[in-house]
Amino acid sequence: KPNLPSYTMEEIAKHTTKETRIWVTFKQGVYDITDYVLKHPGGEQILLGAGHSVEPFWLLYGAHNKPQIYNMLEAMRIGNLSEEDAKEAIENMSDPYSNDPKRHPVLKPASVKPFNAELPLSLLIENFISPNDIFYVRNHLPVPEIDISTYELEVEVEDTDKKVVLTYEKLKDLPKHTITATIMCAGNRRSEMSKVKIVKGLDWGPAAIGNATFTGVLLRDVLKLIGVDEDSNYKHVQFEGLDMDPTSKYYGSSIPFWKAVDKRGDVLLAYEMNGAPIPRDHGFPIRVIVPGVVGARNVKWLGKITVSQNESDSHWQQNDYKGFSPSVDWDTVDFNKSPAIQELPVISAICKPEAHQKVQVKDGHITVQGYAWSGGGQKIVRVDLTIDGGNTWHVAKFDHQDSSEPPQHWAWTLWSAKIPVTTRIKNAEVWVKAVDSSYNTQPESFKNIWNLRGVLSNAYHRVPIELQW
Ligand code: MTE
Ligand code: MO
Repeated sequence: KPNLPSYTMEEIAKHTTKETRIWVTFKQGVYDITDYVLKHPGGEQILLGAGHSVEPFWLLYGAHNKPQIYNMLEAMRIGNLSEEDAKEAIENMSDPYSNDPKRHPVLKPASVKPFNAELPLSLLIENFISPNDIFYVRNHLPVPEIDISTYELEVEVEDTDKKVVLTYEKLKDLPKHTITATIMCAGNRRSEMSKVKIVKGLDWGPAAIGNATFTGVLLRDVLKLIGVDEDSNYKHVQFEGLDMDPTSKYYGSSIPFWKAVDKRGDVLLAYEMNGAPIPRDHGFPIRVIVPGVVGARNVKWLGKITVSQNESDSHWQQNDYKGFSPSVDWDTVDFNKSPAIQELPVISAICKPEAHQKVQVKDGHITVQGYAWSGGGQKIVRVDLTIDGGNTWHVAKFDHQDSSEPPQHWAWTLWSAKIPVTTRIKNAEVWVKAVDSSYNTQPESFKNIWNLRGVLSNAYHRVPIELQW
Protein backbone atom coordinates (compact mmCIF):
# COMPACT_ATOMS: atom_id res chain seq x y z
CA LYS A 1 0.00 0.00 0.00
CA PRO A 2 2.40 2.76 -1.18
CA ASN A 3 -0.12 5.59 -0.65
CA LEU A 4 -0.18 5.10 3.13
CA PRO A 5 2.31 6.59 5.62
CA SER A 6 4.98 4.40 7.14
CA TYR A 7 5.57 3.96 10.88
CA THR A 8 8.37 2.48 12.95
CA MET A 9 7.73 -0.13 15.66
CA GLU A 10 8.77 2.51 18.18
CA GLU A 11 5.97 4.85 17.08
CA ILE A 12 3.49 2.03 16.94
CA ALA A 13 4.34 1.02 20.50
CA LYS A 14 2.93 4.34 21.77
CA HIS A 15 -0.57 3.47 20.60
CA THR A 16 -2.03 1.13 23.15
CA THR A 17 -5.08 2.85 24.64
CA LYS A 18 -8.40 4.32 23.54
CA GLU A 19 -6.99 7.80 24.12
CA THR A 20 -3.88 7.31 22.01
CA ARG A 21 -5.77 4.95 19.65
CA ILE A 22 -4.94 1.27 19.58
CA TRP A 23 -2.60 0.21 16.80
CA VAL A 24 -1.36 -3.24 15.87
CA THR A 25 0.78 -4.63 13.10
CA PHE A 26 0.26 -7.74 11.06
CA LYS A 27 2.96 -8.67 8.55
CA GLN A 28 3.77 -5.32 6.84
CA GLY A 29 0.52 -3.52 7.66
CA VAL A 30 -0.28 -1.08 10.48
CA TYR A 31 -3.89 -1.07 11.67
CA ASP A 32 -5.98 1.15 13.94
CA ILE A 33 -8.30 -1.27 15.72
CA THR A 34 -9.74 1.16 18.31
CA ASP A 35 -13.25 1.27 16.89
CA TYR A 36 -13.30 -2.48 16.41
CA VAL A 37 -12.29 -3.07 20.03
CA LEU A 38 -14.90 -0.63 21.36
CA LYS A 39 -17.64 -2.23 19.28
CA HIS A 40 -16.68 -5.79 20.08
CA PRO A 41 -16.31 -6.37 23.77
CA GLY A 42 -15.08 -9.92 24.09
CA GLY A 43 -12.67 -9.35 21.23
CA GLU A 44 -10.06 -8.48 23.85
CA GLN A 45 -7.57 -11.05 22.66
CA ILE A 46 -6.52 -8.66 19.96
CA LEU A 47 -5.62 -6.13 22.67
CA LEU A 48 -2.75 -8.37 23.68
CA GLY A 49 -1.14 -7.19 20.46
CA ALA A 50 -1.75 -3.49 21.19
CA GLY A 51 1.26 -1.44 20.12
CA HIS A 52 2.94 -4.35 18.38
CA SER A 53 2.33 -7.41 16.24
CA VAL A 54 -0.82 -9.46 16.74
CA GLU A 55 0.73 -12.56 15.18
CA PRO A 56 2.13 -14.27 18.28
CA PHE A 57 -1.19 -13.90 20.06
CA TRP A 58 -3.27 -15.07 17.18
CA LEU A 59 -1.06 -18.10 17.05
CA LEU A 60 -1.68 -18.69 20.73
CA TYR A 61 -5.43 -18.44 20.53
CA GLY A 62 -5.85 -19.98 17.11
CA ALA A 63 -8.46 -17.40 16.15
CA HIS A 64 -6.73 -16.15 13.00
CA ASN A 65 -6.55 -18.12 9.75
CA LYS A 66 -9.95 -17.00 8.56
CA PRO A 67 -10.15 -14.88 5.36
CA GLN A 68 -12.86 -12.69 6.94
CA ILE A 69 -10.43 -11.62 9.63
CA TYR A 70 -7.79 -10.60 7.09
CA ASN A 71 -10.37 -8.62 5.10
CA MET A 72 -11.71 -6.93 8.22
CA LEU A 73 -8.19 -6.01 9.27
CA GLU A 74 -7.35 -4.61 5.82
CA ALA A 75 -10.32 -2.22 6.17
CA MET A 76 -8.69 -0.76 9.30
CA ARG A 77 -5.29 -0.24 7.67
CA ILE A 78 -3.73 3.15 8.32
CA GLY A 79 -0.17 2.60 7.20
CA ASN A 80 2.83 0.45 6.47
CA LEU A 81 5.57 -0.74 8.73
CA SER A 82 8.81 1.20 8.12
CA GLU A 83 11.18 -0.48 5.72
CA GLU A 84 13.70 -1.35 8.40
CA ASP A 85 11.17 -2.84 10.81
CA ALA A 86 9.47 -4.70 7.98
CA LYS A 87 12.81 -6.27 7.09
CA GLU A 88 13.12 -7.48 10.65
CA ALA A 89 9.56 -8.80 10.58
CA ILE A 90 10.43 -10.77 7.46
CA GLU A 91 13.56 -12.11 9.10
CA ASN A 92 11.43 -13.23 11.97
CA MET A 93 9.23 -15.07 9.53
CA SER A 94 12.14 -17.27 8.55
CA ASP A 95 12.70 -17.90 12.24
CA PRO A 96 13.27 -21.66 12.71
CA TYR A 97 10.58 -21.63 15.38
CA SER A 98 7.96 -20.05 13.16
CA ASN A 99 6.55 -23.49 12.44
CA ASP A 100 6.16 -24.49 16.09
CA PRO A 101 2.61 -25.48 17.07
CA LYS A 102 0.20 -23.22 18.91
CA ARG A 103 0.28 -23.65 22.67
CA HIS A 104 -2.38 -23.39 25.31
CA PRO A 105 -2.11 -19.98 27.01
CA VAL A 106 -2.12 -21.55 30.46
CA LEU A 107 1.34 -23.09 29.91
CA LYS A 108 3.85 -20.77 31.60
CA PRO A 109 6.94 -20.60 29.37
CA ALA A 110 10.35 -20.91 31.01
CA SER A 111 11.66 -20.18 27.52
CA VAL A 112 9.84 -19.54 24.24
CA LYS A 113 12.42 -20.46 21.59
CA PRO A 114 12.84 -23.34 22.11
CA PHE A 115 9.50 -23.73 23.80
CA ASN A 116 9.60 -24.94 27.41
CA ALA A 117 6.68 -24.56 29.70
CA GLU A 118 5.01 -25.91 32.80
CA LEU A 119 1.53 -25.62 34.25
CA PRO A 120 0.40 -23.58 37.23
CA LEU A 121 0.71 -25.96 40.19
CA SER A 122 -2.96 -25.90 41.13
CA LEU A 123 -3.88 -27.19 37.66
CA LEU A 124 -1.15 -29.83 37.61
CA ILE A 125 -2.90 -32.15 40.04
CA GLU A 126 -6.43 -31.46 38.88
CA ASN A 127 -6.34 -34.70 36.86
CA PHE A 128 -4.61 -38.03 37.39
CA ILE A 129 -4.20 -38.06 33.60
CA SER A 130 -2.68 -34.80 32.41
CA PRO A 131 -4.58 -33.46 29.38
CA ASN A 132 -2.53 -33.30 26.15
CA ASP A 133 -2.82 -29.59 25.48
CA ILE A 134 -1.55 -28.62 28.93
CA PHE A 135 1.12 -31.31 29.37
CA TYR A 136 4.50 -29.69 30.17
CA VAL A 137 6.71 -29.14 27.15
CA ARG A 138 10.48 -29.48 27.05
CA ASN A 139 11.95 -28.85 23.60
CA HIS A 140 15.63 -28.26 22.93
CA LEU A 141 15.08 -27.30 19.30
CA PRO A 142 12.32 -26.26 16.89
CA VAL A 143 9.49 -28.75 16.48
CA PRO A 144 10.06 -30.64 13.20
CA GLU A 145 7.28 -30.74 10.63
CA ILE A 146 6.63 -34.38 9.76
CA ASP A 147 4.37 -35.74 7.03
CA ILE A 148 3.10 -39.19 8.07
CA SER A 149 2.60 -40.27 4.46
CA THR A 150 6.39 -40.14 3.94
CA TYR A 151 7.46 -40.79 7.54
CA GLU A 152 9.88 -43.68 8.07
CA LEU A 153 11.43 -45.12 11.18
CA GLU A 154 14.79 -46.81 10.68
CA VAL A 155 15.67 -49.63 13.05
CA GLU A 156 19.12 -51.19 12.81
CA VAL A 157 21.93 -53.01 14.56
CA GLU A 158 25.15 -51.04 14.32
CA ASP A 159 27.82 -52.47 11.98
CA THR A 160 25.55 -55.19 10.59
CA ASP A 161 23.02 -55.44 7.80
CA LYS A 162 20.23 -56.13 10.28
CA LYS A 163 17.83 -53.36 9.46
CA VAL A 164 14.16 -52.61 8.94
CA VAL A 165 12.41 -49.45 7.83
CA LEU A 166 8.90 -49.01 9.19
CA THR A 167 6.20 -46.68 7.96
CA TYR A 168 3.57 -45.20 10.25
CA GLU A 169 1.00 -47.67 8.89
CA LYS A 170 3.29 -50.64 9.39
CA LEU A 171 3.96 -49.62 12.98
CA LYS A 172 0.25 -49.40 13.64
CA ASP A 173 -0.19 -52.96 12.33
CA LEU A 174 2.05 -54.40 15.05
CA PRO A 175 0.51 -55.57 18.37
CA LYS A 176 -0.87 -52.67 20.35
CA HIS A 177 0.17 -51.93 23.93
CA THR A 178 -0.98 -49.23 26.36
CA ILE A 179 0.65 -47.99 29.56
CA THR A 180 0.08 -45.11 31.95
CA ALA A 181 3.38 -43.39 32.64
CA THR A 182 4.70 -40.25 34.24
CA ILE A 183 7.33 -38.31 32.35
CA MET A 184 9.51 -35.95 34.31
CA CYS A 185 12.32 -33.65 33.30
CA ALA A 186 15.64 -34.15 35.10
CA GLY A 187 15.45 -30.46 35.94
CA ASN A 188 12.03 -30.57 37.61
CA ARG A 189 12.17 -28.39 40.79
CA ARG A 190 15.55 -26.96 39.73
CA SER A 191 14.57 -23.45 40.91
CA GLU A 192 14.69 -24.63 44.54
CA MET A 193 18.23 -25.97 44.12
CA SER A 194 19.22 -22.68 42.52
CA LYS A 195 18.44 -20.91 45.78
CA VAL A 196 21.37 -22.69 47.44
CA LYS A 197 23.72 -21.57 44.68
CA ILE A 198 22.90 -20.71 41.09
CA VAL A 199 22.81 -23.66 38.67
CA LYS A 200 22.80 -23.72 34.88
CA GLY A 201 19.49 -24.66 33.31
CA LEU A 202 15.87 -23.68 32.81
CA ASP A 203 14.36 -22.38 36.01
CA TRP A 204 11.75 -25.11 36.43
CA GLY A 205 9.29 -25.09 39.29
CA PRO A 206 7.74 -28.40 40.42
CA ALA A 207 5.53 -28.82 37.34
CA ALA A 208 8.00 -30.15 34.74
CA ILE A 209 6.14 -33.45 35.08
CA GLY A 210 3.00 -35.02 33.66
CA ASN A 211 1.18 -38.33 33.58
CA ALA A 212 -0.52 -39.79 30.49
CA THR A 213 -1.61 -43.02 28.84
CA PHE A 214 0.51 -43.94 25.86
CA THR A 215 -0.43 -46.44 23.18
CA GLY A 216 1.92 -47.90 20.62
CA VAL A 217 4.08 -50.92 19.94
CA LEU A 218 6.61 -52.40 22.31
CA LEU A 219 10.20 -51.67 21.32
CA ARG A 220 11.01 -55.32 22.10
CA ASP A 221 8.48 -56.45 19.47
CA VAL A 222 10.08 -54.14 16.89
CA LEU A 223 13.58 -55.35 17.76
CA LYS A 224 12.44 -58.95 17.23
CA LEU A 225 11.79 -58.00 13.58
CA ILE A 226 15.56 -57.64 13.13
CA GLY A 227 16.39 -60.71 15.18
CA VAL A 228 17.27 -58.93 18.41
CA ASP A 229 15.89 -60.18 21.74
CA GLU A 230 16.77 -60.46 25.42
CA ASP A 231 19.38 -63.12 24.69
CA SER A 232 21.30 -60.87 22.30
CA ASN A 233 24.59 -59.37 23.46
CA TYR A 234 24.29 -55.64 23.11
CA LYS A 235 24.67 -52.89 25.65
CA HIS A 236 22.65 -49.91 24.50
CA VAL A 237 19.77 -48.83 22.31
CA GLN A 238 20.17 -45.37 20.80
CA PHE A 239 17.39 -43.08 19.65
CA GLU A 240 17.50 -40.15 17.26
CA GLY A 241 14.82 -37.50 16.98
CA LEU A 242 14.08 -35.63 13.75
CA ASP A 243 14.66 -32.25 15.40
CA MET A 244 17.96 -30.77 14.30
CA ASP A 245 20.35 -28.33 15.91
CA PRO A 246 22.10 -25.51 13.98
CA THR A 247 25.02 -27.83 13.23
CA SER A 248 22.59 -30.35 11.66
CA LYS A 249 22.86 -32.85 14.50
CA TYR A 250 19.71 -34.60 15.61
CA TYR A 251 18.56 -34.72 19.23
CA GLY A 252 19.60 -38.10 20.55
CA SER A 253 20.00 -40.29 23.61
CA SER A 254 20.21 -43.94 24.59
CA ILE A 255 19.02 -46.42 27.18
CA PRO A 256 20.56 -49.66 28.48
CA PHE A 257 19.85 -52.63 26.22
CA TRP A 258 18.21 -54.68 28.99
CA LYS A 259 15.51 -52.04 29.49
CA ALA A 260 14.65 -52.09 25.78
CA VAL A 261 14.18 -55.87 25.56
CA ASP A 262 12.99 -56.72 29.07
CA LYS A 263 9.48 -58.23 29.30
CA ARG A 264 8.74 -55.83 32.13
CA GLY A 265 10.48 -52.81 30.60
CA ASP A 266 7.36 -51.58 28.75
CA VAL A 267 9.43 -49.38 26.41
CA LEU A 268 6.96 -48.16 23.86
CA LEU A 269 7.08 -46.61 20.40
CA ALA A 270 3.99 -44.56 21.04
CA TYR A 271 1.66 -43.13 18.42
CA GLU A 272 -1.11 -42.13 20.81
CA MET A 273 -1.18 -40.00 23.94
CA ASN A 274 -4.39 -40.12 25.97
CA GLY A 275 -6.20 -41.74 23.05
CA ALA A 276 -5.29 -39.07 20.49
CA PRO A 277 -2.41 -39.02 17.99
CA ILE A 278 0.72 -37.76 19.79
CA PRO A 279 0.55 -33.94 19.64
CA ARG A 280 3.30 -32.18 17.67
CA ASP A 281 4.93 -30.77 20.80
CA HIS A 282 5.12 -34.24 22.31
CA GLY A 283 6.67 -36.07 19.37
CA PHE A 284 4.25 -36.57 16.49
CA PRO A 285 4.07 -39.06 14.87
CA ILE A 286 6.17 -41.48 16.98
CA ARG A 287 7.79 -40.97 20.33
CA VAL A 288 9.65 -43.46 22.48
CA ILE A 289 8.27 -43.80 26.00
CA VAL A 290 10.83 -45.22 28.42
CA PRO A 291 8.76 -45.48 31.58
CA GLY A 292 10.53 -44.94 34.88
CA VAL A 293 13.41 -43.21 33.11
CA VAL A 294 14.29 -39.50 32.92
CA GLY A 295 12.37 -37.41 30.36
CA ALA A 296 15.47 -36.80 28.22
CA ARG A 297 15.55 -40.46 27.05
CA ASN A 298 11.90 -40.34 25.93
CA VAL A 299 12.90 -39.18 22.46
CA LYS A 300 10.22 -37.34 20.48
CA TRP A 301 9.81 -37.24 16.67
CA LEU A 302 11.66 -40.54 16.55
CA GLY A 303 13.57 -41.09 13.29
CA LYS A 304 16.08 -43.81 14.05
CA ILE A 305 16.77 -46.60 16.53
CA THR A 306 20.24 -48.16 16.70
CA VAL A 307 21.13 -51.25 18.73
CA SER A 308 24.76 -50.84 19.76
CA GLN A 309 27.64 -51.68 22.07
CA ASN A 310 27.88 -47.96 22.80
CA GLU A 311 25.83 -45.19 24.27
CA SER A 312 24.57 -42.41 22.04
CA ASP A 313 27.38 -39.92 21.42
CA SER A 314 24.89 -37.05 21.47
CA HIS A 315 25.54 -34.01 23.60
CA TRP A 316 22.42 -34.82 25.64
CA GLN A 317 23.73 -38.27 26.54
CA GLN A 318 27.37 -37.38 27.10
CA ASN A 319 27.62 -33.80 28.31
CA ASP A 320 24.32 -33.12 29.99
CA TYR A 321 21.81 -34.92 32.24
CA LYS A 322 24.41 -36.23 34.67
CA GLY A 323 24.76 -35.74 38.41
CA PHE A 324 27.90 -34.56 40.25
CA SER A 325 29.17 -33.91 43.76
CA PRO A 326 28.20 -30.54 45.25
CA SER A 327 31.85 -29.47 45.14
CA VAL A 328 32.23 -29.98 41.40
CA ASP A 329 32.03 -26.69 39.51
CA TRP A 330 32.31 -25.65 35.85
CA ASP A 331 36.13 -25.45 36.14
CA THR A 332 36.53 -28.96 37.50
CA VAL A 333 33.65 -30.87 35.95
CA ASP A 334 34.50 -33.90 33.81
CA PHE A 335 31.39 -35.24 32.14
CA ASN A 336 33.14 -38.57 31.46
CA LYS A 337 33.22 -39.24 35.19
CA SER A 338 29.47 -39.55 35.78
CA PRO A 339 27.00 -41.99 34.24
CA ALA A 340 24.07 -40.61 32.27
CA ILE A 341 20.89 -40.34 34.34
CA GLN A 342 18.41 -43.13 33.58
CA GLU A 343 16.00 -44.11 36.38
CA LEU A 344 14.99 -41.13 38.48
CA PRO A 345 14.94 -41.04 42.28
CA VAL A 346 11.79 -40.62 44.36
CA ILE A 347 10.27 -37.14 44.41
CA SER A 348 7.19 -35.33 45.67
CA ALA A 349 5.78 -31.82 45.70
CA ILE A 350 3.05 -29.83 47.36
CA CYS A 351 0.83 -28.25 44.72
CA LYS A 352 -1.94 -26.79 46.90
CA PRO A 353 -1.42 -24.47 48.67
CA GLU A 354 1.35 -22.72 46.79
CA ALA A 355 4.14 -20.76 48.47
CA HIS A 356 2.99 -17.69 50.42
CA GLN A 357 -0.71 -18.42 49.96
CA LYS A 358 -3.21 -17.86 52.73
CA VAL A 359 -4.69 -21.10 54.02
CA GLN A 360 -7.92 -21.33 55.99
CA VAL A 361 -7.83 -23.47 59.11
CA LYS A 362 -11.03 -25.55 59.23
CA ASP A 363 -11.98 -27.66 62.27
CA GLY A 364 -8.40 -27.43 63.46
CA HIS A 365 -6.92 -28.69 60.17
CA ILE A 366 -5.38 -27.46 56.97
CA THR A 367 -5.60 -29.44 53.74
CA VAL A 368 -2.59 -29.97 51.52
CA GLN A 369 -2.44 -31.71 48.13
CA GLY A 370 0.28 -32.80 45.75
CA TYR A 371 1.97 -35.54 43.77
CA ALA A 372 4.66 -38.15 44.41
CA TRP A 373 6.50 -40.38 41.98
CA SER A 374 9.54 -42.62 41.75
CA GLY A 375 11.55 -43.89 38.79
CA GLY A 376 12.49 -47.45 37.88
CA GLY A 377 8.92 -48.74 38.15
CA GLN A 378 8.79 -48.23 41.92
CA LYS A 379 5.52 -47.35 43.57
CA ILE A 380 4.91 -44.71 46.22
CA VAL A 381 4.15 -46.44 49.52
CA ARG A 382 3.90 -43.41 51.81
CA VAL A 383 3.89 -39.63 51.78
CA ASP A 384 4.82 -37.82 55.02
CA LEU A 385 4.11 -34.21 55.89
CA THR A 386 5.10 -31.94 58.72
CA ILE A 387 4.40 -28.31 59.64
CA ASP A 388 6.64 -28.19 62.71
CA GLY A 389 10.03 -28.79 61.15
CA GLY A 390 9.81 -32.55 61.46
CA ASN A 391 8.81 -32.93 65.11
CA THR A 392 5.52 -34.52 64.11
CA TRP A 393 4.72 -36.18 60.80
CA HIS A 394 1.33 -36.82 59.22
CA VAL A 395 0.69 -39.48 56.60
CA ALA A 396 -1.14 -38.43 53.45
CA LYS A 397 -4.01 -40.36 51.92
CA PHE A 398 -3.72 -41.46 48.31
CA ASP A 399 -6.43 -39.91 46.15
CA HIS A 400 -5.30 -41.64 43.00
CA GLN A 401 -2.82 -44.43 42.52
CA ASP A 402 -2.53 -46.87 39.64
CA SER A 403 -3.02 -50.55 40.57
CA SER A 404 0.09 -51.83 38.72
CA GLU A 405 2.84 -53.35 40.85
CA PRO A 406 6.60 -52.68 40.98
CA PRO A 407 8.78 -52.92 38.93
CA GLN A 408 6.11 -51.80 36.47
CA HIS A 409 4.47 -49.02 38.40
CA TRP A 410 5.03 -46.10 36.04
CA ALA A 411 2.44 -43.53 37.09
CA TRP A 412 2.55 -40.84 39.74
CA THR A 413 0.42 -40.87 42.89
CA LEU A 414 -1.83 -37.95 43.78
CA TRP A 415 -2.27 -37.45 47.51
CA SER A 416 -3.91 -35.16 50.03
CA ALA A 417 -3.38 -34.65 53.73
CA LYS A 418 -5.35 -33.10 56.57
CA ILE A 419 -2.79 -31.68 58.94
CA PRO A 420 -3.94 -30.74 62.46
CA VAL A 421 -2.95 -27.28 63.66
CA THR A 422 -3.17 -27.16 67.44
CA THR A 423 -1.60 -23.82 68.33
CA ARG A 424 -2.80 -20.54 66.88
CA ILE A 425 0.23 -19.91 64.69
CA LYS A 426 0.18 -17.36 61.88
CA ASN A 427 2.93 -18.71 59.67
CA ALA A 428 4.10 -22.22 58.95
CA GLU A 429 6.20 -24.14 56.52
CA VAL A 430 4.74 -27.35 55.12
CA TRP A 431 7.27 -30.03 54.25
CA VAL A 432 6.70 -33.19 52.27
CA LYS A 433 8.73 -36.30 51.53
CA ALA A 434 7.68 -39.51 49.82
CA VAL A 435 8.82 -43.10 50.33
CA ASP A 436 8.91 -45.59 47.45
CA SER A 437 8.53 -49.37 47.36
CA SER A 438 12.30 -49.84 47.80
CA TYR A 439 12.00 -47.71 50.96
CA ASN A 440 14.07 -45.03 49.32
CA THR A 441 13.12 -41.57 50.42
CA GLN A 442 14.01 -37.96 49.63
CA PRO A 443 17.02 -36.07 50.97
CA GLU A 444 16.30 -33.36 53.52
CA SER A 445 18.21 -30.47 52.00
CA PHE A 446 19.27 -29.16 48.63
CA LYS A 447 22.62 -28.08 50.01
CA ASN A 448 23.90 -31.63 50.14
CA ILE A 449 22.63 -32.70 46.72
CA TRP A 450 23.48 -29.50 44.88
CA ASN A 451 24.95 -30.09 41.42
CA LEU A 452 26.00 -27.65 38.75
CA ARG A 453 23.26 -28.59 36.29
CA GLY A 454 20.51 -28.56 38.88
CA VAL A 455 19.27 -32.04 38.06
CA LEU A 456 17.85 -34.72 40.43
CA SER A 457 16.45 -31.89 42.51
CA ASN A 458 14.37 -33.99 44.89
CA ALA A 459 14.93 -32.70 48.44
CA TYR A 460 11.91 -32.21 50.73
CA HIS A 461 9.53 -29.71 49.19
CA ARG A 462 9.04 -26.86 51.69
CA VAL A 463 6.20 -24.42 51.23
CA PRO A 464 5.79 -21.37 53.49
CA ILE A 465 2.15 -20.46 54.08
CA GLU A 466 0.07 -18.03 56.08
CA LEU A 467 -2.67 -19.53 58.25
CA GLN A 468 -6.06 -17.89 58.53
CA TRP A 469 -8.24 -18.55 61.54
N1 MTE B 1 13.12 -35.54 22.16
C1 MTE B 1 13.54 -34.77 21.16
N2 MTE B 1 13.60 -35.29 19.92
N3 MTE B 1 13.93 -33.48 21.36
C2 MTE B 1 13.89 -32.91 22.62
O1 MTE B 1 14.23 -31.74 22.79
N4 MTE B 1 13.45 -33.29 25.03
C3 MTE B 1 13.54 -34.33 26.05
C4 MTE B 1 12.54 -35.45 25.78
N5 MTE B 1 12.60 -35.87 24.41
C5 MTE B 1 13.47 -33.74 23.72
C6 MTE B 1 13.06 -35.05 23.42
C7 MTE B 1 13.37 -33.88 27.41
S1 MTE B 1 14.73 -33.20 28.17
C8 MTE B 1 12.21 -34.09 28.11
S2 MTE B 1 12.09 -33.68 29.74
C9 MTE B 1 11.04 -34.69 27.46
O2 MTE B 1 11.26 -34.97 26.08
C10 MTE B 1 9.85 -33.75 27.56
O3 MTE B 1 8.73 -34.31 26.99
P1 MTE B 1 7.42 -33.46 26.77
O4 MTE B 1 7.80 -32.19 26.05
O5 MTE B 1 6.49 -34.31 25.98
O6 MTE B 1 6.87 -33.14 28.13
MO1 MO C 1 14.22 -32.76 30.33
